[in-house]
Amino acid sequence: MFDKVLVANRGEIAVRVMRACEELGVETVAVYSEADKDAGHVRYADEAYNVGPARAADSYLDHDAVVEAAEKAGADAVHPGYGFLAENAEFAAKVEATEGVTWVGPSADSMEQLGEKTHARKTMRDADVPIVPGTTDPVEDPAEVTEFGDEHGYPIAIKAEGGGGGRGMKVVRGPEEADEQLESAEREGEAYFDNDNVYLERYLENPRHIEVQIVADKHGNVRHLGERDCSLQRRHQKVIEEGPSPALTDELRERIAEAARRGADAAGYYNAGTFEFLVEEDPDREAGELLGADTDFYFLEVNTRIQVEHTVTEELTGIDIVKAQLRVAAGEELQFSQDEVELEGHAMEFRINAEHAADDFAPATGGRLETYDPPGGIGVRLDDALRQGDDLVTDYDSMVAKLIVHGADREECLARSERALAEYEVEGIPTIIPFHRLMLDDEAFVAGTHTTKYLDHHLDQDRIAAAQERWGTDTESTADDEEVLEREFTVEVNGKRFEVDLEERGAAAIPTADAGGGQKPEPAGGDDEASGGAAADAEGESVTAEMQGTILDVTVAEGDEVASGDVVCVLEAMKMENDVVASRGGTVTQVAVGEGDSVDMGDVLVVIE
Ligand code: MV4
Repeated sequence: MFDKVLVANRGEIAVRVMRACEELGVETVAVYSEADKDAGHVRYADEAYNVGPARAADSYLDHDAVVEAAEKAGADAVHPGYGFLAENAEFAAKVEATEGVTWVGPSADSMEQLGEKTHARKTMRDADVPIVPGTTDPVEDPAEVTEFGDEHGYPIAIKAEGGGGGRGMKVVRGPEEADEQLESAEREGEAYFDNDNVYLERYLENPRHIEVQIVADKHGNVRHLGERDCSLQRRHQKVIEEGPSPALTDELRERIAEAARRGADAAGYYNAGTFEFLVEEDPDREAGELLGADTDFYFLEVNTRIQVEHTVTEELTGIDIVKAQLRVAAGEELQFSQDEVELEGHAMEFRINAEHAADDFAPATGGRLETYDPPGGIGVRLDDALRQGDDLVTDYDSMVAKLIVHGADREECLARSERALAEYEVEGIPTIIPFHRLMLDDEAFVAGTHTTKYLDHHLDQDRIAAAQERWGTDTESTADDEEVLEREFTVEVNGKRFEVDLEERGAAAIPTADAGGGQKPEPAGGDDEASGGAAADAEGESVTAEMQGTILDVTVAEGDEVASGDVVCVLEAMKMENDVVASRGGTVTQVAVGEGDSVDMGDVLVVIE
């Protein structure tokens, strides 16, 4: 085994890899950018090296800086995690060429060959792994596209040879689109992958995304660790992964997993790896029905790295995949047979992204973890690199943690996930926890009938907004903008405990019974700038009714100058008279109500400019 491993990554995956090293008695080296000086992976490592500025291209992606750090530290291996340099064959070759340093990954050759999709398709076809009907050589002429369409029908996918993960794919719906989409796919291939070769596949309209975890050693042993279902995706970004797939019969599961094993074997692959497949969904499938052994499935691509969602498989199999990676890289033989791999129960991974789900999943632009209190208990695993008080680093991807839940079966896993997500307390940054809670309440997801199209095409966006409203917490650090006085009380009523949180914003004090006579503060409804017991407040420039009631008196007229705190009208509600006051000074430009009018909560009473 190695003595010292440099982890060429950041965040939760860097900590995940270091945890495996720790258990193996291996020393750990972190690299970090200027933006990550105080990051969790730096805290965790035995030693750490600055590899450059915040911009990833100048630090985490700088081949020479990373290799130099490994040499300086005297590390004898480099683990790339996922993302950044993990699938960069050139970097792998550079590490392999460095005296005394081992690359924790497949050979650079095999990364290159599997990274070239036409090559991978040929290898898989020759190994009897079903590939999507299409070409295994590049196409250049739009006529080749229309000829393929004539023979196999539309739609057709045009994919970049160097592509993957959703980039460089174009869909042709009819012959008239062949020209334009071919050109566009070639352009994208050139721009993203420096390779304008493209190939064709029949486009599957509504596939499930199933991937098989593989581990293989340098002695020709290949094992599969079962599959994960990653069908819940948004714009090619996975959000929840689970295993086993809720859609497959055991027969189909076994066929797909065996195909992956055959493919890895044929490619002479070693390291952990993932074989991605598309599985043709049956649009009429009902909840409770499963896809049978004769269902079509097709190889898509190989991910030659550890993946974000490897944790799902670890929970199911009890196998530490990162440790297996390290052992294989050190030349050891896998110590378990295929028969010894057993899947137990059901597992799900929830990506905890710092994003505003209701605002098109816009990544957070800053914030501090005012509160960070993750869940625990039976079946709950958290992979993160965070601590309460940390500032959010926004220079890289928005995933800040992963919650992985394991249960005896899918039903228990779902219930446990609900419990865990409800326990998860994060304040100061937005997260998509409310979105996950929505999914656990979603008919299609709970039934397991969702496909890769579900989030982008079928989910009503209003439901996300409602979930955010219901389960979202403070997303902005309030400390800087506004004075907020928070007080927590515990009260006991008839021997039962109640927790009461009080928040006061601005200068206003808790109203006491005053001139208006006997008003009580309204229950906190968000923007409660309640001053002096006013029953309504100014929202922007409108003074609105804060409860349903009747106007007893209007004390201002258009053109009047008012000062903050002046009474503008009197509202009778709940058998009480409430002075409605202006919360800012100005000129009354509109009086929307008159004496005797009945108003609803939220109605505009007076506008002040
Ligand atoms: C496809 C496909 C349908 N038919 N290929 C998208 C990412 C890239 N890895 C391959 N992708 C797809 N390839 C054919 N022939 C649909 C997708 C696809 C998809 C695949 C997996 C997970 C999510 C997806 C979302 C949209 C499209």
